[in-house]
Amino acid sequence: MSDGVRCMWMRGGTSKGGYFLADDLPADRDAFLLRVMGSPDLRQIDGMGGADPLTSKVAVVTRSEREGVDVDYLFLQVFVDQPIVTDAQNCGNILAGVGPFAIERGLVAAEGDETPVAIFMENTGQVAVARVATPGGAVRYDGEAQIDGVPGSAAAVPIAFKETAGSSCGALLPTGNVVDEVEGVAVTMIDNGMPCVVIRAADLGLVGDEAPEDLEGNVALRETLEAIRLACGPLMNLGDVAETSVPKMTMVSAPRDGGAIATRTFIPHRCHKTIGVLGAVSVATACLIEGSVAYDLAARGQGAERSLSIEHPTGEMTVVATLDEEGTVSEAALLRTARKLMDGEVFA
Ligand code: NQM
Repeated sequence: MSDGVRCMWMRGGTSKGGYFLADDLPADRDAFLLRVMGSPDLRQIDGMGGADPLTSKVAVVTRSEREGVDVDYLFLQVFVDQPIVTDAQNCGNILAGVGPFAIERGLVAAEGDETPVAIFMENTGQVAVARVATPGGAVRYDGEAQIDGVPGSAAAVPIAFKETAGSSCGALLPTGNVVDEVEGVAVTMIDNGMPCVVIRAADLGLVGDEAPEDLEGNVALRETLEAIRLACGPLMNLGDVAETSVPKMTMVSAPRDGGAIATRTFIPHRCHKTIGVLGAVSVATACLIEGSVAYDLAARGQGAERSLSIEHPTGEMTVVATLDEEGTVSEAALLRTARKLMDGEVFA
């Protein structure tokens, strides 16, 4: 048996995964992480992964050398069914656990009842600030905040993002167009923290409120989405995306429950039970861009600060978007929660 490697298992938002200090990881990192998760195997029976992309995630954290930044965070997606570990995307849900983890590991000192942690997101090169409850100088996980997709309540971890436009694609609208036609379907390709292809559900013959299992069971839909995705990759400056987990594919329709827009998102081969954090920021941004495929469907509100409730299969996620004078989203904030599940050693 190999030696154990120090690791904390945490729920971050609606995802779950292993949190490591970079120095604790072995040199053959990717092979190690595949063994840890039990990939490739649809059941991940021989590892810690939960047989779902949302529970097969890793955060690698280090003390930051950057001015005004506390820690650097590298997100890694460990594929469930293929021997792939990719850093080609960021993850705002796993991000929610990074602040608590950094404090627990002594990289950041707790300050009063709430400790702000400035996190450089290595995958995309921006800084997020997460606020962690630290009454009495220790991380507090229990609390009253509720997020859809997670039962019960926990301590709030509010997260603020700035300058996420073009995080992976180089521009908010990587093709320079608000709408393009790809494989005969009108799409808005957008990246405000997460590369997303936004498509009207109706244009794919859907209502937009279908259950994720039904959408995953629709083979023709999955083939169509994948054909569009593979064609969009190069157009979004992402190159060949056959083996990456971006762009995400979000189908939108008019809101049902008083929100801004209804969504169903493939990430990209499984249908998300909720929606990713930065995915939600990107879709909320599409709702605010005149002429996008989401614009006419969306309830956008008014003013320089907009609360856009992004409806998803198990509820909603509210994105608070700050608009500059040109009406461009310059900041976004969201509420997440996180919970420490295990602290110890993991074996590969
Ligand atoms: O978009 C799933 C998640 C995510 C990513 C995915 C995320 C984000 O829910 O910031 O959080 O889209 O792969 O963890």
